[in-house]
Amino acid sequence: MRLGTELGVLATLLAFGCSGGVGDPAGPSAGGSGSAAPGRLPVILDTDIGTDIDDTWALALLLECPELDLKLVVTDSGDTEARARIAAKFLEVAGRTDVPVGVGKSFGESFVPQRDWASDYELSRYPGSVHNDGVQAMVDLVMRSEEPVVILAIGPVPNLAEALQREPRVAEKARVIAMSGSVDVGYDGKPTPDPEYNVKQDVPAARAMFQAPWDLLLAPLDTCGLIRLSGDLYRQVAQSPKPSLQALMENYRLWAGKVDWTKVDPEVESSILFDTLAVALAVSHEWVEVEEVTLEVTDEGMTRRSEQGNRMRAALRWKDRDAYCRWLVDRLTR
Ligand SMILES: [Ca+2]
Repeated sequence: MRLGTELGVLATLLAFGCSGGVGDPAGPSAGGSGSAAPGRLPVILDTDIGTDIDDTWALALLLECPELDLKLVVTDSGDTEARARIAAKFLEVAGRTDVPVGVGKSFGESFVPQRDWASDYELSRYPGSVHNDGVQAMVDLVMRSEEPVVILAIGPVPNLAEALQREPRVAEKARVIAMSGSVDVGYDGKPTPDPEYNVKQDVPAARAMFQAPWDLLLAPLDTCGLIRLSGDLYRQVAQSPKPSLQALMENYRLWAGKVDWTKVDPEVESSILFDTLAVALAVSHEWVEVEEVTLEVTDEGMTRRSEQGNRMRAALRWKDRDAYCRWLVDRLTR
């Protein structure tokens, strides 16, 4: 998820950061209420990792959620090969080469600011499985699974549109939790919605995802656009000796020096961690208010309330954003 260049000043952004502070409780360690299932949920991560740094945070979080069984990471949109190298290298650094990596459909955004982090990495050396047709790997995994697979979609969704076209029955077998859309709130907490990046980048694909008959839960800008770590909470991540978090920080510093759509100081705070909420919602809803909404995707990439739209659920408001930030840091640093 990527901000437009026109977006808010740092002071505004700082106003909604989570800074924690010495003495803050660590928050729930298991996030056991809400949607958490008794067993481990099989999940697929569909990601445009490499464009905005929040996907890397989301992947780091996902690897620390024992409730979730990560079956596959598929890269979505643009240079999906470069994105797959980043994902594979990150998984190797994190000691998780048991997770297969799929190269998704190349469509749209080609700017991959984190590219150089994995420029020395060949997919052929990844010790785990690599699927050159990531969309087919996703379809096969969903169709063969005995229990419903949850697809965590945290980028534009050309892969999901392609999967639905190749095998429409994936919509009967999978659930989707997507960082997608803007219902009542826009970027930076603006009280009117915006065309959200993941939707705007590929409107027909977003529309296919919204219209498919699967169970769809959105993490829209209304909530996920307000997640930022600073202060003590941020320092716990930034100063962690954990290899995965050191790799995260390497990526963050590299990324921060290359992007022009936001200004952040990796020594002080995170950027906005939109995509982490989609992962978290597979574990629990305890931090947010989830409501049923009926939305349609406009040609401009708005996700507008409309009686002609499709029914889904969306995390529309925070109940306790500070508790979420504490949980996020607790998970990342465990
Ligand atoms: Ca993303």
